Amino acid sequence: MLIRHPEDLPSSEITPESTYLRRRTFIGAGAAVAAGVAVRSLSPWTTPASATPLRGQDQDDELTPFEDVTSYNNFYEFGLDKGDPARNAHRLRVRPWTVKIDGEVAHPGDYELDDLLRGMTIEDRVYRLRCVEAWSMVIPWRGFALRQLLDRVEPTSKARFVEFTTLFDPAQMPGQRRAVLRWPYVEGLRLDEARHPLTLIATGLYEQDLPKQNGAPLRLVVPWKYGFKSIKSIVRIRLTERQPRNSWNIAAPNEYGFYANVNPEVDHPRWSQARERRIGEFRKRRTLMFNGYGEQVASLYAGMDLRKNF
Ligand SMILES: Nc1nc2c(c(=O)[nH]1)N[C@H]1C(S)=C(S)[C@@H](COP(=O)(O)O)O[C@H]1N2
Ligand SMILES: [Mo]
Repeated sequence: MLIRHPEDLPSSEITPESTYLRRRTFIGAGAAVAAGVAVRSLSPWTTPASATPLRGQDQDDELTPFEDVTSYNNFYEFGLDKGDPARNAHRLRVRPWTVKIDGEVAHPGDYELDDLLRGMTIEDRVYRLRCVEAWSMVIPWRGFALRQLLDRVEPTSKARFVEFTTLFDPAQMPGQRRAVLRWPYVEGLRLDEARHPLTLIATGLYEQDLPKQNGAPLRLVVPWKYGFKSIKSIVRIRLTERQPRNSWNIAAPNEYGFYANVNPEVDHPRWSQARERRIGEFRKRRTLMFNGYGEQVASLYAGMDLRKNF
């Protein structure tokens, strides 16, 4: 099993040609080391507690156990308690699944998910997920870089943002019968954020298909932003000229912004964001700027006031 931790990825390696990430082109760790690429093996996935600990920057990153990743969730379509999604998401039908891609693209259409996946390079990537509620996890995702999909549908010269929409179907998603948020859940990214090589569309975790409570069959993962940007069970991807709204910003604009970059220096109005609790641990950790991915992503925000653009 070959894993890349994103802080091992110098920006010079972040190119569309990074086909060394493809599992079948990997001959072994030896080849990767020869290419100057840090690679670690983890096996077997099903016993993460015994896996080689992953290290990241100044924090030790061990994988959050599968049990926690799949039983402590935020997915309000299935209820507000952390245990509700695992209890209720079995109602979700994840096949057949169609993703509408429209707006400012050369090739709009209703794409059958399995057709779409056949054209994508699938990778395994370990990312930290930092929830705005000040807990965090380390999750081994499986998926493809969103930019691959964007390249395929070809944004027009007018496209500046990407809007994502979750399924709306109260019969399958009982939480949508209550107006806790405006449904369907929507999120957005600037096009350059969406095209950043760290931005992933996850279709799996721990080497298996995405559990329904984690947003099957496909969800966004943007590791330097608060977890709420990582919208689940996506049915529509729309390229736009104007900045889209996002659900948590609609619900409480003074508490949740559009950018939602992890920032220990900008507190939530009701609590500090300086520290976080890694699920499974008791001691608190220092929260890192951009969740520890600053080297790769800080340049996206050069010249921006991150207190105003929170
Ligand atoms: N559609 C939808 N997507 C969502 C949410 C949600 O309620 N609905 N919750 C978000 C929040 S607040 C977090 S922290 C992450 C949690 O992802 P996980 O349950 O896979 O850890 O999903 C995000 N994506
Ligand atoms: Mo969250």
